[in-house]
Amino acid sequence: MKENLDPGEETNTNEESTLDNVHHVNNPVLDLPQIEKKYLDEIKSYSQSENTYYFYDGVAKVEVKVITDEIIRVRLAPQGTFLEDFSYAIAKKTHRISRHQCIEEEDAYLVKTNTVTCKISKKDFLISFENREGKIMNADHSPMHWEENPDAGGYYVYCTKQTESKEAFYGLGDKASTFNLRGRRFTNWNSDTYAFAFNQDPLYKTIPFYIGLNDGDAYGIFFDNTFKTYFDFASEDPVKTSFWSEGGELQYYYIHGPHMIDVVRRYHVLTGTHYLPPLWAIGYHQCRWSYYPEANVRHVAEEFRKRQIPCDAIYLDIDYMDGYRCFTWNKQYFPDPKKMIFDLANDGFKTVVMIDPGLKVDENYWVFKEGKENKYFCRRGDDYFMEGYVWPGRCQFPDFTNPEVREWWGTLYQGLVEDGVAGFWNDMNEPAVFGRGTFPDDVRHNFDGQRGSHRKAHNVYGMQMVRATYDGLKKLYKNKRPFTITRAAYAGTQRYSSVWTGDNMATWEHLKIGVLQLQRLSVSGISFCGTDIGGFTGEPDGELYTRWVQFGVFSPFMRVHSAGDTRDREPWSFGEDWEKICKKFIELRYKLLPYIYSVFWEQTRYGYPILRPISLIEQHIESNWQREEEFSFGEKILVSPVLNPGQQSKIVYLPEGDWYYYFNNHIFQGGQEHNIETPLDEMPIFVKAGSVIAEYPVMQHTGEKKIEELLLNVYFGKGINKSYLYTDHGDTFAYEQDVYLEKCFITSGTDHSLDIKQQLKGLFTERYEEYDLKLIQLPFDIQKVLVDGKEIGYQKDESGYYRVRVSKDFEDILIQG
Ligand code: MIG
Repeated sequence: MKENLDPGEETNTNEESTLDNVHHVNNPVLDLPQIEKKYLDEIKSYSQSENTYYFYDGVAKVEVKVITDEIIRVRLAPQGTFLEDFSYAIAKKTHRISRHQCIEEEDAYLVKTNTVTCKISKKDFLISFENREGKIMNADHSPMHWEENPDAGGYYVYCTKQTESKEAFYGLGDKASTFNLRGRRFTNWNSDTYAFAFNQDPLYKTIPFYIGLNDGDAYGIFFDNTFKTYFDFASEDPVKTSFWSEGGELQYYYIHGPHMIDVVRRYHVLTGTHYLPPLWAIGYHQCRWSYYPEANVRHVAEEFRKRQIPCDAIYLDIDYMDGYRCFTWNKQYFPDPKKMIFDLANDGFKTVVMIDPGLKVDENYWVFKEGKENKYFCRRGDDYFMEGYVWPGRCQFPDFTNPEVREWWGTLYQGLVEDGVAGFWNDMNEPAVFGRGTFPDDVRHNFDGQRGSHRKAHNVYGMQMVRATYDGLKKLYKNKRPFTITRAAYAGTQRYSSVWTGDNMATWEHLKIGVLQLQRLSVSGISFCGTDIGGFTGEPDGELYTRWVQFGVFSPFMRVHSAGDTRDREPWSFGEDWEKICKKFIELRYKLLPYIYSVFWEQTRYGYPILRPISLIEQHIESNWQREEEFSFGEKILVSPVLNPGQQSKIVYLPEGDWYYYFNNHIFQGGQEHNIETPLDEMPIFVKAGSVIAEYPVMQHTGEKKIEELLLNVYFGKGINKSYLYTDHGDTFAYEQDVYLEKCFITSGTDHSLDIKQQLKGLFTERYEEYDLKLIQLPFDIQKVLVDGKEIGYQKDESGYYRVRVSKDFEDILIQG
């Protein structure tokens, strides 16, 4: 029997402090312990409390907590006392666990779940994680260690893992680096990085989560620490991967795979998924810094409709405000905002406006006055207000880590909501301060009652701002879904917002960086992401702009945006030829809306990433680990954006199986590379064989047309394939009460037949009655079509595709050759 130690009540018995040894030296300073790195020592004892196990080396304590069958959390308390168990990242604390136990062996303790064994070796306190077959997925290289920080208090905390010779690494949010992070070191400290460069670090977001691919098997590590954190992926030493922090607790989650997509899903189990956006938020958005005055905004909107280029939203950047005061209007530019927004809405445009965290120090400005009276603004260590210059001039900043401040902030949107504003854009929330970059370290924060300096709160400041925004809007809009977008983020921000990648540049290199960043964000839990299409700063030519719009169709968030000093950036700004191609591709986005919306549902409901890199689709093939340009949007559509000027063709790798080239439905065999022609009005887009992809008619905005009948493109595939189609009201929360429809189409194809079954889930009913099936590349001539046992007719359209009309309620269609 092991002695059971109560982790809370440990007394340090290593040194006897008696009057004798305290007073016998003349200069007690000589006796001070030196500051050095300390490592965990041999385990002396262990104890258990429900799903949590404690291991103790006489001074330090380690907690190993079973979160789910596949997720285990490790925490270190250098002096035996854990910090309060608090996290902004974690969505939900308790989950179902089927079974767990701790087995003591001669040299180690084994904390076991149904899928993972966490082994803690007694002698050196090394921790490792094994799968059921005993394969080591992830193991300490050295015991967890720390070093006292006498200036700020607490510890620098370190964890160093072994690195397998070919191990590949993914994740970490918005890093502008190679897709596989191996051989690189990164810092997480949210930073306003105008015109950032390839490999510049840190950037705007802190997502301290990575995925390791160890000999083809994936696992994840989520280091939930809000201080400045560092990750070194076999850069300093090829056999080591380390992560460390300048403060807080060494606390991480091991997330089991072995499939990368499941690691991502389980990371979402911890940190939550994206809210389901309103349908209009996944349409095409037009933005710039800035559209003003009103006549200008109206003109842009009119041009879209005149030229029949679909668009759902138009953005107002900082110039709509009165002297950059948040929640006010510049009445000279916008004399009657309500009327303007109303007219725009009638024409199918939603209006999205910017809100910054810096509030102008101005005794006549109601927001500042309220914040001041209620003591909502951040203060320095010595109690001065945190003041800094941003757009409005001298500013103070709300402490969004205070729940009361968040509540207040949420109510401030009321006026703009009443004016009809449909979405909000939170910028500069790293937080950014002109001149000095951000707040000084000594600024104090409430941290939801946990208290902390800016060292601890910096990386969550933006997240808490957009959280306050989202929660406030949810109340103000009642049953309508809000739309929010933020620049800064911490792990878990997906519960409150979409993101964009900040101030990129109008260069081909930045187009490529965007392709890397969006895939990376997607496997890091932030699927609803986009770049400034066209590049924020600098001037794209028509070709770059157009290629970027093409990538934009397959960016979860699709918005053109640019800096104030650039030339026009509307889809027609580069001449007719480019306009035509841009229009074609924006229309493609609208045709794909039912598919895109369904992919968002798969993220919201089931935690699947929206963009899926090849390394995630086929992690078992080593040559895929370095692939960067091909990715799928959802499961069925794979693209490879064109990233070079004048490019005539492109080598594209297709994962195993058959793929249809979107523009002519030619079949390509996967599991190999193909040289694909890339004329300017096409891009490599492939649909997986066996897919059923619903298509909407082209609309000028998402609410323009009622669907009379739904076109289903059936891409013939052999064997069994499933496709999902999700629908609901498009803008309410009724889906939370099951008022939605999730359809599953199961196709099974042979050389002589195609069978399609439909399964329905949910309570929503569409208005249309029929499907129009377009059967693509049937390998046989149809002899007979049976719908739920009854024979029906079919025809061939002018392009030679078989078409079959069926009731939307069919259960089974059998097409025989
Ligand atoms: O200091 O609001 O990244 O999208 O247009 C620049 C003006 C502030 C930075 C954002 C950009 C936005 C710009 N903002």
